[in-house]
Amino acid sequence: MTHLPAMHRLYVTSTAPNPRRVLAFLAEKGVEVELVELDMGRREHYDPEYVARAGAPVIPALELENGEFLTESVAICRYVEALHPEPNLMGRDGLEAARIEMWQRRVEFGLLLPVGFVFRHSHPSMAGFENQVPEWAEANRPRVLAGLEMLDRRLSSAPFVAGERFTIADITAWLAIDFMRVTRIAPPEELEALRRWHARLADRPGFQRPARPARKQTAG
Ligand SMILES: N[C@@H](CCC(=O)N[C@@H](CS)C(=O)NCC(=O)O)C(=O)O
Repeated sequence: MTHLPAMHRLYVTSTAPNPRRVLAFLAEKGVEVELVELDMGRREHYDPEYVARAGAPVIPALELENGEFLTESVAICRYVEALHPEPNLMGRDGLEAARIEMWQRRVEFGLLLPVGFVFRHSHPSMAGFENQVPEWAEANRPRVLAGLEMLDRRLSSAPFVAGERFTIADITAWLAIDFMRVTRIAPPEELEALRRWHARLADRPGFQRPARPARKQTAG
């Protein structure tokens, strides 16, 4: 069997939504990895050495013991699942994996991205990261609501986003909703199935907001 290199370090900003997805995935697996906290506000992810190693000024990034870096939250999660198959969060057979990926993508494109666009194109703290287009922020507000309605319809007929059990699609959806607080959009009260599902999952360890950033570690 091919030897899979172990995880070495995970680079995060532990309050940002994409790193939180990976941190929640690890928490569900009960797996710990050394964390390197990068301060996005201070543009630490633009450090030339980091960009050269990670391949892009982006977080999260997973450094493997062989020096290779993986970025893209779902790619990182797929690798974590390969190393730590249980509890399974990405599908046990081809059909289930496809169904989970379908929901995962629907939630990413239908909710997480629109929430991100509203935030990045309207919030003063993002002015240094985006050529802000306020109209684009406004155009995405109704798309956030449409994403929430899609989820509410789904959760009216299934206990979890991808079906009968908790998966990565729930992680993306739950954290996208948590991230909405920065846009001051609240899920409408009448989306009851969504509200019940959100409350039911609120105690999961991976969904607790970090009290303070993980301890700073020196890379290298
Ligand atoms: N598609 C990537 C998106 C990663 C991403 O956008 N991360 C944000 C933080 S949540 C980031 O690195 N932002 C840096 C910047 O905007 O300069 C993933 O799924 O990991």
